Formats: sequence, structure tokens, C-alpha cells
Amino acid sequence: MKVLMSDEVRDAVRDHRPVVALESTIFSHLGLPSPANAEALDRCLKVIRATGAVPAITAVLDGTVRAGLEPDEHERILGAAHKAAERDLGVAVAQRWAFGATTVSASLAIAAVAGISVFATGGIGGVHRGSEVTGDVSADLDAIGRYDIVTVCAGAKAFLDLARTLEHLETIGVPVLGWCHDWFPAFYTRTSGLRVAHRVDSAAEVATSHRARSRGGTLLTVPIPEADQLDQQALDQVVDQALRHCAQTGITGPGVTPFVLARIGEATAGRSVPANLALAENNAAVAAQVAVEISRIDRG
Ligand code: PSU
Ligand code: MN
Repeated sequence: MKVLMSDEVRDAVRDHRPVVALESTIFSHLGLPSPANAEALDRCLKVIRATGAVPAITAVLDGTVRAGLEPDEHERILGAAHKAAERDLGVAVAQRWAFGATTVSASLAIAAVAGISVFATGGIGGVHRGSEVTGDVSADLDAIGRYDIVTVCAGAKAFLDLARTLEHLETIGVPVLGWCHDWFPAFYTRTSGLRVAHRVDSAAEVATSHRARSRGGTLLTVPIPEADQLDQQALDQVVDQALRHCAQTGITGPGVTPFVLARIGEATAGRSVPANLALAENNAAVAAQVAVEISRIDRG
């Protein structure tokens, strides 16, 4: 796969300086409503730079796979998009998609070609509830396991089967780390009640353990900041109702996420969107700290 890198990102990777890759789905209309999406992008970019790393937004623009966008291109990822998972990247090139919004799996594939070691997102895809019937397991998990990259997230999407998601990550050999925390976070809330494999308390620990691995990726989970978390019981109720509605009315596949997220937004009186922004920014900040430590190791 050919990836066009911005000059800034190419130079930083060449010199082993810290770089953090970002996906574009969360910033598009598929991820967050306008104008919160623009604010999320702005806050993530700023905090990565303030921590001493270079941000590298991934996307397909006009049929070209990109790592690192120019400032005048940022507006293009805030609008309507075709969702591009890793498997879609080739078709996005062949059909010259105007904007392919990269998911976690696509971003990791692009970051790997670009030589970037750290990737920040909001929530990863995972094993869906009822997957024993539908077989719905996000390609994100395979990509996290396959590429030699640290993925930083606040857990998985709010309405997945988190216990099965953790089991799957164990099966494919991904170390799931908790950032100053013993629990697998549940996106809008700090804990799912499920333990992570290992707690880590510094970026240096994450960087060292990642570089000491035999193969594949590391998943670093960062709980949403305390002040921004939502009420778990209220969330459980909305999610159950929304998923039942999807099943009854035939909303399936890619339609499910936007529907459930909209319901969560209504039920929390709009508090889910600021929570999403806060966790995305927080993940970007932690990812930048990890990138700084990895760069220290790589520069010897
Ligand atoms: N988390 C959310 N909303 C999203 C996503 C994650 O709260 O829209 C996106 C991410 O881009 C992730 C993708 O990579 O959904 C996973 O999609 P799927 O379950 O179709 O693999
Ligand atoms: Mn799926």
C-alpha cells in the first residue's frame, strides 16, 4: 500500500521523533456531530503538540492514502464520509473516494506503513453482543494484534460485549494495559468491572514493555477523566433499549453505531458528547507521552 506522508510527519519518523497517528472516523459525521467534531479535532491536535509530539491524521482523500494532513485539509475530514476499515483501503484508492474516513483498523495499517508507533482513538471496535449469532467482531481487534503499534483508547464502543472483547484480545495475544488503573474502562465510564491484564503507571513503562514484545501491538486503556464520566446505570438502560429497537426495526451493521450514539446523546441530555471530547483529548495526551518515551528508546 502506498501512503502519502506530510513533510512534517515524514521528517519526524525519519529522525525517530515522537508521532501520534489519529483516525478520521471520529472527526467525521460518522463519529461526532458538528460542531463538536471540529472541537475534538482541535483539542486532540493541540494536546499532542503541547506534549511534544507530531500528530498524523490518517484518511483517504481523493483516492490517496494519507498520513499527516495539511491544516487547510482539516475541514475535509469533518464532513460526510465513506467509512474505510482496513479491508476497504484498496477499493477507496481504486474508486478514488473523495473522503474515506479511517477506522482503527485502517489507521493502524496506514500508521504501520508510515513507520508510526503510537495511535490514539476514542473507543475501539470489538466483539458485539450477540456475536455468537451474528459473528460481528470488529476488524479493529485483528489489526491491534497484528501491527507493531501502541493503541491508546478509553475502552471499546459503549455497547459491545466487553468480556468477550477482552477474551478475544487475550486469544490473539494482545497485552491490555490499564493506565494508572486496574480495570478495563467502559468508554463513558471509568470501569467495566473487568480487570485489565496489567496496570501501568508511567509512559516509560508502556514504551519499554511495547519495545520488549516479540511481535504485534499493545492496547493501552485510559479511563475517562473522573469529572467527565456518565452514570453507568442510566447508560445500560438506554443501550439495552436502543439495541432492542435496532433488532426490531432491522437496523444492522454500520447503521447501529450512529443510532445508539444518538440515543445515548438524547438520554444523557447531551452530556455524552462533551464526555466523548474529554476522553479523546485525554487519550491523545497520554498517547503523546508514550510516543515521547518510545522515541527516547528508538534514538538510543
Ligand atoms: N467508537 C465509537 N464510535 C465510532 C467508532 C468507535 O464510539 O464510530 C468507530 C471507530 O472508527 C472504530 C470503528 O474503528 O467504529 C469500528 O467499527 P466496526 O465495529 O464496524 O468495526
Ligand atoms: Mn462489525
